[in-house]
Amino acid sequence: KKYNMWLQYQPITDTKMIEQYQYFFTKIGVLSEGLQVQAALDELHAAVPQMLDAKFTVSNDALNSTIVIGNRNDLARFLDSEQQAKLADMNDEAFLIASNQEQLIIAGNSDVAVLYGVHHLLRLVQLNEDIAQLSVVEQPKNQFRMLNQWDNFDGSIERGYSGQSIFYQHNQFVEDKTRIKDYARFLSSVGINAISINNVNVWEEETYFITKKYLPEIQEIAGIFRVYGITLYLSINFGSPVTIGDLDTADPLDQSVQNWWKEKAKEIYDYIPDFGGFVVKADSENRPGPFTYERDHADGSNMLAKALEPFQGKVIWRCFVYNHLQDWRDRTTDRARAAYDHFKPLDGRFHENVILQVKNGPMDFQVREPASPLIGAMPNTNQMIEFQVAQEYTGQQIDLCYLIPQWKEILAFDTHIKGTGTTIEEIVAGNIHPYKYSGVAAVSNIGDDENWTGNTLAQANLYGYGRLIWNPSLLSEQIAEEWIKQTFGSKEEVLNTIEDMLLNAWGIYENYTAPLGVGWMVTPGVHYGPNIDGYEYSKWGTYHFADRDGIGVDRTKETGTGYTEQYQEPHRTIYNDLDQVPDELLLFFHHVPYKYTLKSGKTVIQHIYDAHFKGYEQVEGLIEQWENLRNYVDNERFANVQDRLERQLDNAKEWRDQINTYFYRKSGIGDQHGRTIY
Ligand code: GCW
Repeated sequence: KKYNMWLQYQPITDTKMIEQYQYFFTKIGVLSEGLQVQAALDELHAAVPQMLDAKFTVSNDALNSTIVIGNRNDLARFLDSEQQAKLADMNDEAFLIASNQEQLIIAGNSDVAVLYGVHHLLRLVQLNEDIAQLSVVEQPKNQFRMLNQWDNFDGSIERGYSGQSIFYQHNQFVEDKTRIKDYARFLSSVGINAISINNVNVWEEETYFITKKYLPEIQEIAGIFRVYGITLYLSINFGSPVTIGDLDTADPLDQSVQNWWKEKAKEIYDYIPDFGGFVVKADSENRPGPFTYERDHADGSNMLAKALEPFQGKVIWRCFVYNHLQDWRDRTTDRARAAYDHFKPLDGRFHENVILQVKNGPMDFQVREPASPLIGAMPNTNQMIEFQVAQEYTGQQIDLCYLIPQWKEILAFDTHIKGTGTTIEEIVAGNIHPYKYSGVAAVSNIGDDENWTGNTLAQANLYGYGRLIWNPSLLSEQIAEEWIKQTFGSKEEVLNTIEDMLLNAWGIYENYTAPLGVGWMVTPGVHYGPNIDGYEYSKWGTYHFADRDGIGVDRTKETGTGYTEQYQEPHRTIYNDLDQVPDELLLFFHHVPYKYTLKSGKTVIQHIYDAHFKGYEQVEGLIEQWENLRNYVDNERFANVQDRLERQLDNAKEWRDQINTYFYRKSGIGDQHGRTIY
C-alpha cells in the first residue's frame, strides 16, 4: 500500500456507483497509437481489475465501445462542433471528457493529453464520482510543470529525506529501472511534464553525464519518461569545457567555448532527440559560472541557449545567486536583495529559450518568507518559480508540514507589477508578460524508501504540487481530500482527521520554529532542529540580530538595507511601514523591541512564548488525532506516521525550550502566564 502512493486503485465499495463503473469499463475503444495513449491503456489495465474486479476488452471499434479514448484528430468524428471548438481553443495538453448513459469519450489535444484525461477519469472513480454525465474540459494553467531531482551519482540526495536515489547507486545508474517507471507514472498522474534528474550542484563525475560515457543510460531514462509525457533535462556544470573538454577556459564569449557547447548539444540530441535542455546553477555557492571571466548571467546563459536552439532545447538558469561568503560585520549586504540586484538589470538581454528559475522567496525556502520581488519584475525575460517539495527547512519529512497552503499564498501574491491582479499565479502562467516559456519547478521529495517520501503523509506534498500547478485555483482542502481518499480511502473519520492534520501542519511548524518571519535559527549544515545563533556569525547572510533590546532584520529604506524598495506599491510602503507590515513578516522587515505590540495585541516576546508553547501542544494534538486512526489505517502506514510524529514532538520540544529560554535570557522579560522557561 505504501509503495503505490495515491495510485492505490482500491476496490470500489460504493454500491451506488459500482454498477455504473462496471458498465463503462467493459469495452474500451482506443483510436490513437501514440506512446502516451499506450501508457493510458496500461494504466487502465492496472487500475480497473483492482477497482472493479473486472476485465475489459480493447478494440478500435469506437461505436461499440463504452469508453473511447484518443487524440482529437483520431477522435474527430465523435466530437460535436462545440466540443471541437472548445478543444481547439485550448493548449496542447488539454483534454475533454464527455459522457452519457451509454458512452464516455476522452479526447486529448495530444497523445499525452489523453493520458491526462484517463488519469482524470480514474481519479473521479477513486473519488466515487458519477461519471455518466460528464462534460469536462481541462488544460494545465502552467506550461512548465517541472521537478528537479537533487540526486547525486553516488546515490545520495542533497536535501533528501526519503532514503537514497532511485536513479543512481555507487556511481552507477540503477539496473532495475522499475522505480523510475513508477515514479514517471505517479508524476504523469498529476500532470508533471518535465524533470531534471541530477543535482543542480554538478560534482566531478556528474559533469560527465553529457558525454558518451553516460548518455546511453540517460537515453534509456529519457525513454521511460517520454512514455509518460515527461521531458528529461540535465543539470550541467558551467565549467564543463575545462573539466571534460580540453579547453583552458569556459568563458562564454570565447569562440572555442561556444563551439564546444554547440558540438556537445549535437551529441546529446543524437542520443535524445527530445532532450529538454540544461538546468544551471552558476556562480552560486561555489559553482563555476560566467563571473570568473567577468561576464554576466546573460552572457553565460545565452551562450548555452544558442547551442541548444537548433534542437528546441531550453536553458533553465537559476537565480539563486548571492554572496555566500558574507562578513556578518557588514550590515550593508543583504542576501534577500541578491537575486533581484543581480538579475533585474539584465532584463531584455536573455535569449528566448532561456528561462530564469526564481525561488519563491528571497532567501531560501524558509517556513515563512515574503514572495520574491524578482518574480514578474523582468517583463522581457521568461521566468518560472521554484518551490521546494522536499522539506529542507520545514521538518525534513519527519515533522508534518503540508505545503500547499504556503504555495497558494505565494501564487496569490499580487505583485502589482502591471497594476492590480498581476499575481504571481498569472505571471508564471505567462498571462501578464509575453513570456514564451514559463511555469513552475520544484525540488522533489522522493527517494528509495519504500513509501517514497519517508513520512507517508509527505506524499501529499508531491501530489499537491502537481495538482496545484496544473490548476492553481484548487483549494488546499480539495487537494488534501483528493489525496486522502485515493491514499487511505473515503471513511469519514480518516478523511476528517487527516485533512485537519494536514491543513494545520504548516501553522504548527511555524509556531514552534523561528518566529515572525525571521527565519533560520536552525542547526547549520543539516538544517533540522534549533540552533538559534548557529548562523548568526556565519558567512551565509542569514541573521536575526537579537540583542537584549530586540530582534529582527531592518530591511527598510530609511534605516535598513532598502530591500523593501524592490517591491511595487503598495507592498513597498506596507512592508516598509511598521504600522502596516503583517505580523507574520514583521521580523523579516524590521528590528523591533521585545515589547513591541503586534497587530494581534500581543507583544513580540509574549507572542514568541505563546506560539512556542502552543506549537508543542499542537503536536501533542496531532499525535492524539493520529492515534484515533489506529483501527482505520493499516499497521505499517500507521506506525510510520506515528513514529514521525513522536520524533516531531521531540523536535518541537527542543525548539520550544531553546527559543523560549534564549529570548527569556536575552530580554529578561518573563512569560505572562508563568509557564516553565529554563
Ligand atoms: O537550500 C539550499 C540548500 C542547498 C542547495 C541550494 C540550492 C542544491 O541548502 O543544499 O543546493 O539551496 O538551491 O542550490
